[in-house]
Amino acid sequence: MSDLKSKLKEKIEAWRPRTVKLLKEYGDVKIGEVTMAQAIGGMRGVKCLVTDISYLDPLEGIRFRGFTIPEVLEKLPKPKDGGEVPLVEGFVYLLLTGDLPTDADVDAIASEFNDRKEVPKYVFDVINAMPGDTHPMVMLSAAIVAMQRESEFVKAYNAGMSKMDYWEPTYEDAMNLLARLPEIGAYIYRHKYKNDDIIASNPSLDMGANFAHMMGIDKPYDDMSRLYFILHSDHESGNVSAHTGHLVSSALSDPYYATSAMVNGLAGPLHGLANQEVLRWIQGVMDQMGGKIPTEEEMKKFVWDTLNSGQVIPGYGHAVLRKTDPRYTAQREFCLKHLSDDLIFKYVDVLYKVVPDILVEQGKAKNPWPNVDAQSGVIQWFYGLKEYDYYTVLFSIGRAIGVLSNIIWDRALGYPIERPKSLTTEMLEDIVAGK
Ligand code: HAX
Repeated sequence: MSDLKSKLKEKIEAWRPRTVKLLKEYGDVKIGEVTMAQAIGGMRGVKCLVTDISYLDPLEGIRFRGFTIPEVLEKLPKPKDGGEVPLVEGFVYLLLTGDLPTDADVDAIASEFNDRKEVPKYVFDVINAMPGDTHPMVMLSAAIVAMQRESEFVKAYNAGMSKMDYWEPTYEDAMNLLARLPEIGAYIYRHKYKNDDIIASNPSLDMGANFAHMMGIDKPYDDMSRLYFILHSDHESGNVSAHTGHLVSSALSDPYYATSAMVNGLAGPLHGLANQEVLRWIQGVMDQMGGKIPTEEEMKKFVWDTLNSGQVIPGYGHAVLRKTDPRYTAQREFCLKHLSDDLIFKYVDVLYKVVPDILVEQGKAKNPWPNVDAQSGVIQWFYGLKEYDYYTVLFSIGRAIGVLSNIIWDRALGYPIERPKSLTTEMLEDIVAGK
């Protein structure tokens, strides 16, 4: 170990108990508006973000523009070919305006996306230039930031636009990105996993159906794609991806920079990458069980082994929610309808029966219930998308809808650059000592 690194190690080891003590013994002490525990503990529950796009109630789950997930799935216009899940285009309209769209509104957005969806060739060149083992999230993030030279916001800003007009070129960038992300996402998949056998976009299809077509996956994957993009779109503003998008954009970095940054946040295993972790973990159980469906007792042992080895149970727990995530429930209903006999789904089912009680018994997780990631990968696997490194790309395409809707509104309402205040550990200790 280098001198610098060993010095640092020494410092860190000496420092850690101070932070732990402040958190454990003085967590409730107020520093300004918040408690010690909130300042050290990832700003849990601090009410300092504003959004009208979605609201997350800890017990009820997410509402998009005031509508619960079942309401969104029931009220929004559906495809005319018998598809059961609403059109993503209509959902974009709802998030942006707060109003339920008519069929004509949906058609207008679909045609706008069609006009905007051509991805510049150099973006594909960037993806092609990366080593084959590059993670697909890196490809996505790099492709998005490479497109930054297209930004209408930057052009208008450099031309001296008024602050009141910021939202307009932001809208242009956001709509261009939303139209192109499914094209880029499908390209990454076919390039990385299908020997570059790219399937051309079909302008007569809606976003979900066209994505399924470009991925090369048959019905009902079009419905699955629509469901996936809608469910993953937004979860109010404090989660890492949404907050990152908002934060980066608050510096007036354009939507390309902000969206690439939010994708990087989503790539963490405690956030969007959890969906690939869930599947990896379940397949570990399957290997141990030799493929047979475990009894609840056998599954309990595997869950405890995971916890005792210091790992989290992926797909369970949440920073805000305190009940089963309605996004999990919506996917479960899809599974019960389309893949109830699937072996991996049966594992998910047994997990749902045993994990919450175990997490309660362990006594650490504040929410023992499953979150959105607990079975999303299982559905993808069922439809032949077995490359689980790719799953968070799907999440990103959906999440971009919420993040970009927020960014348009942030610029419209003139939210300023973010700048919370920090204190030193010594200052916290002084507060505790009453100095
Ligand atoms: N398994 C085991 N332990 C868990 C746990 C789980 N699923 N969930 C929380 N805990 C532990 C935490 O690690 C923490 O332990 P320490 O005190 O030792 O640090 C303790 O319980 C308290 O945590 P918490 O307050 O309940 O939860 P946080 O707000 O700190 O974290 C997480 C929320 C989602 C990150 C957490 O529940 C977790 O790690 N879950 C597993 C990973 C996962 O499924 N992530 C996806 C979440 C949904 C999402 O954002 N998708 O993008």
